[in-house]
Amino acid sequence: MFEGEVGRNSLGNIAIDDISMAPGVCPTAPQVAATGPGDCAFEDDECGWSNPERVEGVDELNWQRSAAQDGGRFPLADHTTGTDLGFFIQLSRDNIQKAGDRAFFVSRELNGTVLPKCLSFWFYMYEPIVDNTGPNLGKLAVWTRTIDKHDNLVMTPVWRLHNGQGPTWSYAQTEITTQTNHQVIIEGVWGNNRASGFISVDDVTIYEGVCATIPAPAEIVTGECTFDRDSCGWTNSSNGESFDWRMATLTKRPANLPDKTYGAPVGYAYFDIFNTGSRSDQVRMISPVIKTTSQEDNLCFSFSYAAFGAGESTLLKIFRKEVSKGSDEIEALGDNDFPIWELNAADLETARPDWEPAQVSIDSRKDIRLYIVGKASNGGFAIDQITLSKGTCRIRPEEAVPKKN
Ligand SMILES: [Ca+2]
Ligand SMILES: [Ca+2]
Ligand SMILES: [Ca+2]
Repeated sequence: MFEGEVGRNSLGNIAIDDISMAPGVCPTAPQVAATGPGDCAFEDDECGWSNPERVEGVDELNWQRSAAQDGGRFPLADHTTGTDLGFFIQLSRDNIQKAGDRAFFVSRELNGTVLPKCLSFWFYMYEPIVDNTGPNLGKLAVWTRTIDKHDNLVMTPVWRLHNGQGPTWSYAQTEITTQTNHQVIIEGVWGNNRASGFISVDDVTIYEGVCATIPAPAEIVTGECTFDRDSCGWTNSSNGESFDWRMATLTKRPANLPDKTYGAPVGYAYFDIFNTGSRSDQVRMISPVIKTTSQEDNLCFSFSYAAFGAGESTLLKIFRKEVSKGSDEIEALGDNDFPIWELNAADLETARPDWEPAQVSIDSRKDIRLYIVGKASNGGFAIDQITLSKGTCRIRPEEAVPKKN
């Protein structure tokens, strides 16, 4: 139903024409007609979405509202209008400092609701040049940001996609239901191919309704982690007071090892234990609860590792432990827990550490946690790129098959 109302002076005219309905969602247009915050076609402005500035300390770059005709080579047209005159936002290519630099784009505060909400948008992730080290455009991700009852900011990932997806606008959606007031954050991260790549977003829409994640690879998988700035729910739980798993920093990282994900200076977890003499200290990193799914009996747990230091007595082990129903407690490993994967750095080249692939099948018929346990007296291991995919896989490297006791 359209409703027209005559104003105080009756000299104007109101007319409508060309009504059409098409499947799918679209942001309210023109922007001034929108009734709720969040929707944006970027044709007039950013609709209240904003860039944190560098001094706020959360990001290094900005999202820029641009038109295809502004000079960037791609995309050739904006999504809303299909012309080079329309506007979208793109991950800044100015002042690029290093791989792993990111930009947040933050919505106005949105009201919490018990009704499910769906966020949809169109994205353009194009990586024209891929060299023999493989795709490395970067990442596009969506987070919700809330404040918990202790006044802490809580960031929850809801959607993420890595690397080039072809020179076209693609459709994305994800559920963003939170019962408290929240902001939505669109995050762009440049990878190593930042100089030649393009990451853009257009036609953001938020509406009531249930929706599955599109495209499917953008779904968040509990336990997966690229260790960009946080450890994705993996927690350090080392007994030793002096040693633990930590995130690499510019001033403290092993052997100047770059990150596996983007070739960035930081962005992985590691432990190092040096000069403890004959004492061999242990560190543990424990996953969030990985819930069983009815469809799959097994998951393939894969990651990258790098070993460094003097190899003797430097060990990395993976344990799988079932979680008691309804318990949030992290249980300690006992004498009856045996590793499903173990590697001794004595067998590896550790003088010049480099990333190596690793994987192992995991029985996922119960809710479980994974424990990554390190041990060393004069060395350590770094970890990055944890993924969990459906099905079984052969153990890698072959030397990691646990020795039977
Ligand atoms: Ca920024
Ligand atoms: Ca647009
Ligand atoms: Ca990483």
